[in-house]
Amino acid sequence: MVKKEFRAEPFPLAYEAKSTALVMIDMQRDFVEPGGFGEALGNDVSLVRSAIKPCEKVLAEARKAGLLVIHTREGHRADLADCPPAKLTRGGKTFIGTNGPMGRILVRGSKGHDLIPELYPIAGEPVVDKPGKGAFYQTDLHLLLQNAGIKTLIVCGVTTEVCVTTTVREANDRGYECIVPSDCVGSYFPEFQQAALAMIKAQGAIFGWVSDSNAIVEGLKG
Ligand code: C5J
Repeated sequence: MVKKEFRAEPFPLAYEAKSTALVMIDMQRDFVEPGGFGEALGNDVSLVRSAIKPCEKVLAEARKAGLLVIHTREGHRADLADCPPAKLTRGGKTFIGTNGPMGRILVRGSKGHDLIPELYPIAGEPVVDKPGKGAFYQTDLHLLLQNAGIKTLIVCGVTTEVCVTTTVREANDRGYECIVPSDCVGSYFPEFQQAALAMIKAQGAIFGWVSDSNAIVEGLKG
C-alpha cells in the first residue's frame, strides 16, 4: 500500500492514488461564461473564472497520476419534468429552462449546459448529470465511486457555497474523505467563498480538508 499525503488544513490528509478520485463540479458554460445562468442571476462571472487555471493544473496532474476523474453537470430534461416546480421561479423571475444567449438555461444539450473547453473530459472520464445541487442526489456517482474502490475525493469546481459544499457534505456522510483546493473552487461572493471553506475544515475537519492547487500537485507528484 503506497500512502502519501496532501498538505492541508486542519491537518495533512493521507491518501492512496488508487483509491482517490478528482471530482470536477459543474464547470459549465452556464456558470462560468458570460451569458449563462450565473450571469442571468446578476453575478459577475469573472469571480468564478479565477478557478479555471488552478483546476487545469490539478486536472493535468490527476490524469498523469492515473486518478479516476469524474465531471458533473447541473441540468434538467428538456421538458423540465425532473426540476421541482419550486425551483423554476425564484424572486418572481424565471431562469431554468428559459432561453439565454447559450440556449435554454440549465437544460441538458444546450450550449450553456456543456462543460467549458479548458476542462473538457477526455475519453474514459465519466460525466455525471445531476438534477440538483449535490452530485449524489439522484445520480449514480456513489455507485461509480464504490465500484472503483474510491475513498478520497479531491473536489473542485463551482460554486463553492452551493454545489461544491453540498457535494462535500453528501460525500462525507457516505464515508468519503474530501479535500477541497481553495483556488480550484469559485464563488460569485468572496464572503461566501471564505465562509464555505472555513466551514469545511472547522472542528477538526468536520466534513473535509482545505488545501490549494500547489499542495495537491505536490502531493500527487509526492
Ligand atoms: C448553482 C452550482 N450555484 N453548480 N449551482 O446553482 O453551484
